[in-house]
Amino acid sequence: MSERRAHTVRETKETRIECTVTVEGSGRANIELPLPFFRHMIESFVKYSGMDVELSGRGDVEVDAHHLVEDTGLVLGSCVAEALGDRAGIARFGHTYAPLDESLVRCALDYSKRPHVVYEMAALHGRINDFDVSVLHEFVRGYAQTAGISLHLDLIRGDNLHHIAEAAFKALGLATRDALTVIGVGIPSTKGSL
Ligand SMILES: [Mn+2]
Repeated sequence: MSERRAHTVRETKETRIECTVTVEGSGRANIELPLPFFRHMIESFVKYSGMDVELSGRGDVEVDAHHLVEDTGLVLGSCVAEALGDRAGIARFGHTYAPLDESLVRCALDYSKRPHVVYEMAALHGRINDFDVSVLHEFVRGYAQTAGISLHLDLIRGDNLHHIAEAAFKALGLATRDALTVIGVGIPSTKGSL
């Protein structure tokens, strides 16, 4: 199989994001974003996904983090989708529980090209420094939409906002790593295409 790799640039009046994804990587993240806690979350996701990701993004964060966070999800997801091509041979499904001290998050997903998100993370609400962690939902929605995944992310328990968020991004990474592993040759669908 040729290397699964893609490069994406997206520019709007609100944000400019450039991204390179290599699926067969070692979890190496080179991330430039003007939102330090969000950058920390993307680095966690990349680390446990096993992909190599270079991403640099800027945007109108003086208005709100929302645009840059959502668009980062859209760009990273579309770059992953392009790198995956026809998705031949991939496991498709992935699931994991990620604990981080008192917090526990479950992630189950399917890289099916059928975007759907169930996000049961109600306690992930509040601020870390001046970053509103509830906006992380926008990253997840954007990523799922363009990567083409059905995703269920459930907070089982947790108190500390940093722990809850980080457990969620680790879980998303670990489940992604399993789903993108090549285990066969054909298109992994009974209908013959994804
Ligand atoms: Mn941390």
